[in-house]
Amino acid sequence: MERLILKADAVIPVSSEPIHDGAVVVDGGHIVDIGTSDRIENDYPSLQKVRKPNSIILPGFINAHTHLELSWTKGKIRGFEDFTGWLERLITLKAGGVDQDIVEDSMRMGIRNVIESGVTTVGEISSLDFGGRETLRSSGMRIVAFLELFDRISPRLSSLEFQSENLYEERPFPHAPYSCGPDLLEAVFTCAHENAIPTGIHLGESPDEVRFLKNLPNEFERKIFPLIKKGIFKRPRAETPTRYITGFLRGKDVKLSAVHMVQVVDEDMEIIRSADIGIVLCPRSNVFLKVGKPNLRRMLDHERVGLGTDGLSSNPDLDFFREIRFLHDIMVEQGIRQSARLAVHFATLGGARALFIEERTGSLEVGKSADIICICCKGGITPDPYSCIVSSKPEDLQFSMVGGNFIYRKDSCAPCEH
Ligand code: MCF
Ligand code: FE
Repeated sequence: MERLILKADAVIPVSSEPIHDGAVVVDGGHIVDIGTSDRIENDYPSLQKVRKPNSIILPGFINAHTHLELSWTKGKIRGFEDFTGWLERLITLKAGGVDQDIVEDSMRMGIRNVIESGVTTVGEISSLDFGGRETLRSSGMRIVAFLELFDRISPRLSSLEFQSENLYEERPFPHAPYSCGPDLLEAVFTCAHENAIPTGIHLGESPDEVRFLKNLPNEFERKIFPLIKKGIFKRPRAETPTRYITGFLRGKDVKLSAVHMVQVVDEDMEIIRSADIGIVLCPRSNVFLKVGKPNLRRMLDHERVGLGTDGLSSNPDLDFFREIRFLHDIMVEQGIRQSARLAVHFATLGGARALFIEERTGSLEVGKSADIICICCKGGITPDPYSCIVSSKPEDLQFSMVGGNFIYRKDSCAPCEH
């Protein structure tokens, strides 16, 4: 574990204002001090220093929703008409089977791409019988592994164990309201409440999901259920996916990360805030799957909003810089001010809050884990370092650290003392 001073032209803690000519002290895997370079160098004269030219130091990005396990599907699903058309293709593709070696090799490639785009934490959705746990663990990243549950294949919850270590923790993840009936949702939320384990779900993604929950004719029941031999099941009727899911949360203290949330109306936001639900946006996946774009204006007063790429089954790549830029461009389209600062916030602290791990990571604060990245801004640090981050690319990443250990260093630029 490193014990050193990371210096940069700008240090962006995210939870507080940028520090020009700043420095962060890392010791024992944690951030132990942060301030101006002058003060830090004076207070810690004997520590090794690392500084890159034209650099920005900030918290590592949080890719709060991925399916690294599905990396082998890259480029294999095209020409579908709508969301359920895509799901139909994916189910058929998965049913065809795939070699475990191919799954793991493509997963390693996915992990590399994720790390090279500045990500230090992922919220990964994995199947229960998944063989790639060790591959995830040995990535060096912080992993929140959501174990995917379906009506069809879910064993009794009481037989499941959710591991929790320093950089790796597991949580239950009922796949979605159309694939998990009321009994499973009730059981998962009860288990989450009783054992104080956070959970997550794909929610409010497609217009068909809204029709399904309103008990209107929908493509899940017409097309998908026969394909997976699932019977139509009874459920409470709800106006919106948010209202549907909060019906199951009532009376329970459950930390829920809701992924997608494109189908949200104004009145839902009050419900989301009072249930303290985390939202994970996956805007490039949403456009790929033709379900629309999230309404970001509605979400500005909510603290727990993060960003994810989703998997390579619904996104052409896992480049988190591109995802941030896409989010930023939607903010501009929707007339949101300070869009660069907000996009960086969603990509870091917002994501940590959406996954309920903000005590540990997401910002540069004394006591938090040293999950830190350094980006080089070729044109120099502009008056607005946030814009610089939003326009960065993987080749601009200089190094990346998780819990005080380097997980990535750009070859051409080994740390140098000044
Ligand atoms: O987030 C996207 C879109 N919404 C729902 N499911 C998935 C997404 N990416 C992958 N999936 C997977 C899911 O993990 O689709 C499969 C599951 O294994 C569907 S099988 C009902
Ligand atoms: Fe997903």
